[in-house]
Amino acid sequence: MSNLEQTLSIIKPDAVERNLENEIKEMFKNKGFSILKEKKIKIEKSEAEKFYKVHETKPFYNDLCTYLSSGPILVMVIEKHNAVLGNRELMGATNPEDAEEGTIRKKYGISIDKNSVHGSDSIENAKIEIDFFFKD
Ligand code: IDP
Ligand code: MG
Repeated sequence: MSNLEQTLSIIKPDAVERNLENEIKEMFKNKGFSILKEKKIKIEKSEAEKFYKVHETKPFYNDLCTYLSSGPILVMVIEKHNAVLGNRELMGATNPEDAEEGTIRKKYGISIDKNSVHGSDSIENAKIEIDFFFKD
């Protein structure tokens, strides 16, 4: 089908630290996502700054980059029809307090900064973010 999409998902340090990788991967699989690629890495703060450059003017930018580089993360390319939107729906709202039942952030998110997962917000950014982590 023509709208088969790939998007980037990251299981963030707070969730890796709590050993939630398998539970979260199951949530993706149960929603029909295929996990095409995955790697567990720890990134440097400078890499986090590049990855989150779009947020560089935000007051939380420094803490966000410190946090994403604070421990191991699981980076995945996931695929499904309308994957970008589907992933955003499955993740839930940025602030877990606002996230709906059945979403990853409702289930596992601790706070707005420790919200367990990242997901690309557009098809264009999905391509950029997949390249960022998986360009060989
Ligand atoms: P998203 O992850 O739902 O796409 P964005 O607005 O792109 O949310 O923000 C990127 C990340 O920055 C969020 O996942 C969250 O961890 C963090 N963040 C966003 N807004 C705030 C805030 O107001 N305070 C602290 N951290 C924030
Ligand atoms: Mg975002």
